[in-house]
Amino acid sequence: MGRGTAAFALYEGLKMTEHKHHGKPKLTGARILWECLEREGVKTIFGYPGGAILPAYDALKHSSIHHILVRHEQGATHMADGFARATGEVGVAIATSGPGATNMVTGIATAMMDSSPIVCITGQVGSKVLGSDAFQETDITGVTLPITKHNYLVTHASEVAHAVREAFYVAKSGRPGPVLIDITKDAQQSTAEFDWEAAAPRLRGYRPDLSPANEEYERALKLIHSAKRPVILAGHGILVSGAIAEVQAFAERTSIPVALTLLGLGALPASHFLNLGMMGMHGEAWVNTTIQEADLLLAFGMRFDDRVTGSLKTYAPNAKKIHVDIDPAEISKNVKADVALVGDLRKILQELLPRVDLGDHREWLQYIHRLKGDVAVRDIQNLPDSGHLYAAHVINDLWHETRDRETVVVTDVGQHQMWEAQYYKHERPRSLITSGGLGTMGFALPAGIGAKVARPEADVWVVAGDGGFQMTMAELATIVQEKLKVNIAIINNGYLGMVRQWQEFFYERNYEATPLLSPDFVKLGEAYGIRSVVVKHRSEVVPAVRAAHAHDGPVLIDFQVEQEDSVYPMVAAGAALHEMIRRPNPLEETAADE
Ligand SMILES: Cc1cc2nc3c(=O)[nH]c(=O)nc-3n(C[C@H](O)[C@H](O)[C@H](O)COP(=O)(O)OP(=O)(O)OC[C@H]3O[C@@H](n4cnc5c(N)ncnc54)[C@H](O)[C@@H]3O)c2cc1C
Ligand SMILES: Cc1ncc(C[n+]2csc(CCOP(=O)(O)OP(=O)(O)O)c2C)c(N)n1
Ligand SMILES: [Mg+2]
Repeated sequence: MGRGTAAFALYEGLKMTEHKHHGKPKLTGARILWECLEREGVKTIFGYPGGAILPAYDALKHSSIHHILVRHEQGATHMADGFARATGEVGVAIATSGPGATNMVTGIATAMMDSSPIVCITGQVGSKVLGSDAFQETDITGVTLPITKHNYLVTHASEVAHAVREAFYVAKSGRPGPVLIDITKDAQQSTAEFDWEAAAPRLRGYRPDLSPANEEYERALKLIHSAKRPVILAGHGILVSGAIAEVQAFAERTSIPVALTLLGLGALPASHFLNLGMMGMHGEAWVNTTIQEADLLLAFGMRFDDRVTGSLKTYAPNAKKIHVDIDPAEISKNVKADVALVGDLRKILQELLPRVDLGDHREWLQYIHRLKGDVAVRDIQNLPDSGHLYAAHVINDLWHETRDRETVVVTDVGQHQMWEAQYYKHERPRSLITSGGLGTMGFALPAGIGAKVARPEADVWVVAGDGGFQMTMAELATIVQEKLKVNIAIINNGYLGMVRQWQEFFYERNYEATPLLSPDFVKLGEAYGIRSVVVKHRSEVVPAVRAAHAHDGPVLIDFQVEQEDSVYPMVAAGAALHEMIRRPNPLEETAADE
């Protein structure tokens, strides 16, 4: 029933007058759940049913919310996560108790590490048998305590509305994150008065709205105005707070170059003259050198992950650090801050901007430009077409073919993820979705589904390795059942490539457990009714991508790339940020398989 129809209005009226009691309607906990989700603006939910959540599923018939049946509950959580990252809105997943709930754990941990706002709803055994090892009982609030921002065990229908309202508020406010609501079966089945207003969030001690004192601004301005070699470290918090315009204005006004974290890519257009590119383990060498030689780091919504800093002992030794972050727990956690501005980045930059002087760092920018000189050394894409297909070619061509369209690239975890970060030039915010902090293989396909549901007008390209794809490929069926136009590029190198690379560099090429057998991906895709092709040569990449765009259904492309290529440059674990392993020079092709 469409929300705007007369029938819907009539039904809404009926629904609200049903079981009226003291002026407020009485509804089952299950109906209150859907009613609240609707009021929170939820249109789509990703889930998988089972006994303990069945009352909620039964009540779905009264709701306008669209339920997408997944093939594994991990998929539901990544879909909710992809949905959230594509828009900034809360994504919602639902599952039954026990195995349904525990299957969500990886997705919840993934969302937690990357500050992604999702709400997970699980059914629980009846409140009378809690703690008795009842059928499919797992203490999921206990299990998820350290990987949720907050969680709830709801044992009465009267608590459902409050839990849902608070869960959405907590998931989205401050530093976003996952919230789980575990609802016992009897709480779903019994009735209670439904009072939306009375269920408003009440959280004493939760302060998502901190803002810095004026002295802190003064101290930050002093450092900014006296710095000769400053660098902005642009992180995921920029996208979360929506400070895109503010960051660009700040960088331009102060003339400070910007290095980005993996999760910050897209926060400043790649083509912007102050954009240096990605920092860290697989960042550009000159970016890391710039950071190491800086005298001031301005960390904007980034948390100095170890993939970003390399050895902390030698990290940016001569730089003062200004850390802007909404989470006070991040300040001086890994890197000591000289000035901390705790609060929402966008609001802080709006305060800072009119107070900051025009900057001129010509010498510093020219110096950095000279550092870039060796770019070609790393650039395998500059190799003439020798018949061998490299992942860099695929990503570079994919970027060329998709750059003028509204495209969201959703990557999995491994070498292909790093090549995407290096060779796909992200111009727009929320155009890259990837699991950074947890590095969850299997993320891309379901997260891509969530992104497509959230932004149906955008082209979604899932870029996955042959290993990670096989972890969640069951969700191909979800794509087909939901008639979603999702494009899938498998970067098929026959290995758990990133692990093989570590074995090559640090374990004397002992390729234990990394050669990987895969099914015939074309036949697999076709078994689901998905148009599927294989690409083995560079000349076939562009036509395959164009054909995918021209086809109005989902497409799978099996890019069979060079098997033993490695991601360069690289900071070895524990090494200093500027001590990078560089691509062998002159460029070597390693292909021996054709
Ligand atoms: C194989 C692999 C290799 C990797 N290599 C690299 C690499 O080379 N380089 C790299 O950069 N990363 C790399 N990563 C990713 C890395 O592990 C981290 O996930 C990433 O660096 C984190 O980026 P971030 O700090 O910007 O984002 P997050 O971890 O999401 O942190 C965001 C920060 O912003 C804050 N924040 C949120 N909202 C706001 C707001 N409104 N206002 C202010 N602050 C806010 C949060 O509190 C948090 O501190 C790699 C990952 C994998 C899996
Ligand atoms: C769930 C999970 N298990 C294990 C790992 C460790 N790991 C990181 S990268 C990687 C290899 C990924 O292989 P593939 O998906 O083929 O991508 P490639 O590196 O070859 O591009 C592994 C096993 C992980 N990140 N996630
Ligand atoms: Mg692989």
